[in-house]
Amino acid sequence: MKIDSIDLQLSRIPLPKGPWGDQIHRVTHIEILLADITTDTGLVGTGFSHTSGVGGRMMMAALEELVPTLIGREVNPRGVWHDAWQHLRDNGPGGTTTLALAAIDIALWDLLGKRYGLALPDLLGRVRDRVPLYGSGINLNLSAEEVVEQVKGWKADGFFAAKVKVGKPDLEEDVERLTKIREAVGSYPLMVDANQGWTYGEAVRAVERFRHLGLYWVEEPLRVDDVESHARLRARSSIPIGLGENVYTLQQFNQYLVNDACDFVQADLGRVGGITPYMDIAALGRAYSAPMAPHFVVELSAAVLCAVPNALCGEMTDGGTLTELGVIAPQPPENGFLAPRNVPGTGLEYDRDRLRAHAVGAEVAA
Ligand code: SMN
Ligand code: MG
Repeated sequence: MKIDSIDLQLSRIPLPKGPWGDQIHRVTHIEILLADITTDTGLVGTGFSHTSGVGGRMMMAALEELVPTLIGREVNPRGVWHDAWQHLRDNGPGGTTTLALAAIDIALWDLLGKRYGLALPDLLGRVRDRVPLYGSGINLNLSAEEVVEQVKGWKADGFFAAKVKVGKPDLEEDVERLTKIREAVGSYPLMVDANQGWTYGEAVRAVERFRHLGLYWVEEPLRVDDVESHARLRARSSIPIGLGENVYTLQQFNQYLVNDACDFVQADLGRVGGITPYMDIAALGRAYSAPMAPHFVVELSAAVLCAVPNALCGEMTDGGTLTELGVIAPQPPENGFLAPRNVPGTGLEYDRDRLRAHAVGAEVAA
C-alpha cells in the first residue's frame, strides 16, 4: 500500500468559550492542519497537527516542501518519519519540523489501523481501555472566583486533578488564588502552570511560597531551553516538575530526565511529530520511572495512552478539546475518564464542514 496523494488544509478555529490567557499567551484560535493521505488502494488516512494560533502557515510551508518526497512511499510510519525528518532537519530538529511531521505520521498510523482493521490502541499494543483525566484551565485572565468555580466543576465531573495558571505580577496574588482553591476543594490534587514565565529567582520564591499547598506538580517554571536551571530548581524544591509541551525531541527529553529536571513528561503528540516519536519518548520516560501526562489534543492522546504502560492521564483543556472546538465528532469523557472509540484507525471522525468553514484562505475566497 503506497502513498498516492496528500491533501492539506489549514483551519483557524475560534475558542468556543472565549480567549485563553497565561503568562506568555493570549490565545483566541487553535489552528488545525489536516492531512488526508490517499493510497494506491484507494484507502484514505487522516492526520492533523495544531498550534495555539501561531505558526500554522509555517507548518503548511514545511509540508508543501515535504509532500513531493513522500509520494510513492510505502505506508510505513516509522520509515517515513525518519526520512522526512532528515529532509526537514536543517530547519531545526524540532518546532515547525516536527509539528509538520505529526500530520503525516498520524495519517499513516490511521491508514495502518484501517488497513488491518485495528483501533489505534490495539495497533500499538493495548494496555488499558480508558484514561483518567485532569481538568486544565488556561485561566490567568479569569478572576479567583471564576477559577474556583472551574476547579469545583472539574472535581464534580470526576476528573482526578486540576491544573490552573500562575504568574500574576504579584506572587502573593497567586498564593491568594491557590489558597481559595485549596479551601474550596480540600486535598484534591492540584497542579500549577507558569508557562516558562519566571526567572530563576522568581521560580525559587514561588515554589517556596507554594510549599504548604501540597501541589502535585509545578509546570514549565522556566524557559524551556534552560535545562540546568530546572535541575537546580528541582534540587531545592519539594514540588515535582511537569513539562514537555515545548520539548520537541527524544534527545531533549533525555536531557531533562538524565539531569533530574523533570518528573512528569508532558510531550504533545503534535509538537513532537506524531505517534512514532511519542511512543519512543514514552519508553524513555518509562526507563526513568516518569509518568506520561501528554499536553492537549486529549482525544488522540487518550487513544495513544491506552498503549503506554507508564501513562498517567490526559489533559481536558477547558474550552479547547477537539470535541469542544467542534473539529471531531464528540468524544465526551465519562466519570472523569476518556475511552477512545473502538473503530479502526485513530478513531477521530473529523467535522469536514466545520474545518472547511474556518479554512485559512476561505475568508479571502468568500
Ligand atoms: C497551554 C495549552 C494550550 C495553549 C496555551 C497553554 C498550557 C497547558 O500550557 O498546559 O495546557
Ligand atoms: Mg502548560
